[in-house]
Formats: sequence, C-alpha cells, structure tokens
Amino acid sequence: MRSFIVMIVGAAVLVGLGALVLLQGPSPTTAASIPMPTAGSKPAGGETPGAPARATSTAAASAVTRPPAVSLKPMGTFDQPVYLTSPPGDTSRLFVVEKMGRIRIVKNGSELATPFLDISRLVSSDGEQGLLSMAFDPRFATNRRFYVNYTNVAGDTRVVRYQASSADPDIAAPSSAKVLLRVDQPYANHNGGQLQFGPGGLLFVGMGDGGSGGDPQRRAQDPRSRLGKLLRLNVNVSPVRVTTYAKGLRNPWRFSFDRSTGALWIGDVGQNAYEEIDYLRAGRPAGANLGWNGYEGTHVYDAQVAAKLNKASLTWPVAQYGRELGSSVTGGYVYRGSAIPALRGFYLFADFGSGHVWAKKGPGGARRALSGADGQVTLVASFGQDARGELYIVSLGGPVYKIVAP
Ligand SMILES: [Ca+2]
Repeated sequence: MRSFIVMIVGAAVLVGLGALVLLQGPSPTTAASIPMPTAGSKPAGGETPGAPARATSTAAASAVTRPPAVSLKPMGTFDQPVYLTSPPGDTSRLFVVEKMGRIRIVKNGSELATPFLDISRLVSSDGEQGLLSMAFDPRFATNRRFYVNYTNVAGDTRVVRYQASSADPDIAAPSSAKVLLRVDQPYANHNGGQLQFGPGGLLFVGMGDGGSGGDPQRRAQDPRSRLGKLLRLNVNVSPVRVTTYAKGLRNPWRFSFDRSTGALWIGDVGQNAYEEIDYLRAGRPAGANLGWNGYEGTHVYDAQVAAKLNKASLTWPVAQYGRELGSSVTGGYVYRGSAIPALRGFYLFADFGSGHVWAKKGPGGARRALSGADGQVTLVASFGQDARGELYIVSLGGPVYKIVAP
C-alpha cells in the first residue's frame, strides 16, 4: 500500500482523505490519479520479455482467456472502507471494515446503524495505518470467533481475536479481545494487514517490510524478522503457533486463496517501478522466497541482496506492470461465484492509483481489462468476497460495489 499517498496529493481526493497523507520514504510521489515515475525508478516496462516464470501479456486473444463484461452495483457508502467479507455460509450479511477502526454490517442490503465492532480508540489510522482487515473463523457459526489486524496507537501491528455476542449476532463483544500476534513496526508505512484463512484452517497474516522505502534494514530477507513475510498462524492452539510461510515480500496489502483450488494469490506492492502478482500453488510447503528486496518484480532492486539470492530458488511473479499502468497493486480474488458464469476461474486484481481493474485466467493467463469495472472506481483499496463467492470492489473514497452481470 505504498501508494495510499500517491493519489492523496491530488486535490480531488483530499476531501475526506486528509488523514491519509503520509511520508513515503525516499521517493515521495506527487502525481494524481496516474502517478508519474519517481526519481530513480526504472523505465516503466510492464511485463518484460525473457523474465522467468511469468505470463506474457501478449498471448493470443481467445474466448477462454477473455473475461466477460461486468457491471457495478452500488452497495452503500462507508467511511474510508478498506475491506469486505462475510462469515462462511452467511448469505445475508456483508461486513465492511473501515480504516478508522470500525466494522459495519450490511444485512439483506441495508446498512445497520450500530457498528459490529468499534475499536477506533485502539487504532492509529494515519497514512497506511488503521484497521486493515478481518477474517472469520472457519467455524464462526459455532465458535463466533473472528480476527482483526490493525496498527495500535503506537503504530505496531496487532492481530486480535474477538467473539460475536452470544445475545446479538450483529454485535461483537469487545471484552472478548485476545491478542494473538504482536509485531513492532519501525516505520508508519508498509503494514501489510490482510488476514485470510487458508486450506486446513490456518490463519495467514500479510506483513509488510516495515516501511520507509527500499527495505533499508533488509528485513524481508531476514529470517529473524517477521516483517516482509507471509505468516501462518495455528490459532487452534495456545499459545498460537507462528510459522513463516513465505519471505521476500514488500507489502502484501491484499492476498487471497482460491476458494475452489486453494491456490494462493498475492498482490505485492512495488517500490518505485513494478507492481507484482505472485502465485503459490495449493498445498505448497512453507519456505517460498518472493525476492524482495533483491528484486522488485523480476528486476534487480538491491544488487547486493540480489547477488546473494539463488535465482532458481525464488518464486517469481506471474504478472507485473510498471508505472504506465498504475502505482500500487490491489490483489483480489479468483471469481468462483455463480452470477457471472463466464467469469469463473478468473483472478481479479486492480491498481489503487490508476483504477485499472484486470482479470487473469490462471497463473499463466494474460492480463485483461475487466470491462465495466476497469477505470470505473477510484482508490480501489480492496476486493471482497461474500459467502456465495460473489465479488465486490471497495473504494477508499467510500463506495462499495458488487460485481454483477451487465
Ligand atoms: Ca517479488
């Protein structure tokens, strides 16, 4: 989420978003909706021929890999929403996470007046900080447990378990809070923030590299640090058991598991030049190295670090793009809903800065604009997925849309 800042400078989005202005590290960007390359950035290259293990963007068009057009149905407007999800099997409620520290419920199409949870007094929400996501326990229907990821008032990451009230399912019980994971944050930016349960009922936590710019302490490759990692938590034991599942991440702001195959898709936000999508097959054991800060996408970033990495052992992006297409990737979901059959199997992702929305059929598929959504939403902070597998687009500016058939 390097680039919450990027569009902030644009006067048009300052309204309501003043709190998002932040210091960016060494490369403050001053562009509006289509950011300009920053000093020191490499030529914007998009997908470079010859790089390893990547899809090409020039694959021949075919009906199989071309996504259908879609429409966007407004679902409500919120206060800096950053995420949307539903409890497993719950087809009546959407839970919308607001950056300032609240979770709101849309029930049968209507927004409930009382927040499900309000922890705004516990949360720092400047810049890239805030209440960043939530996840429902796979057994939420019986244990009422859910999990939140936020930066606390000191700016440090907390993953905390709560329970919904036994008396009112639309209200959480604040007294149920139990901190499961504490990670200190050396800088205000690059906090990761995504929570997702993966196959097997383990909770995955995305951790950014700690911030500033360029990973100055090289934490993403440091096995002793929890920063720049994808962590995997067994929350069914006490104390919670934490495993480093993957390393070499810069800021995996949004990642998800394909609910059909279990494959893992990660949108890892770039530094100055390349945004990337990473793919890990279902059931892959812990230990993947995604390259940062030796590599930004497939391009050398820190030559000293890159020289020490075994290129053959790295997991390379399955898609990347440069500053000509955007400035901060927002990873999404593989569509597994039923309302748009032709969209099934496509992975959707977007760029926060440019508003591009793309679809990609499998790790080897070409990146295609998703007509009807591409360029239609500003500040795409996240996608969301409901209990039926239908997908949503969340704009930090307020509106939330359901992706529907045209
Ligand atoms: Ca990478």
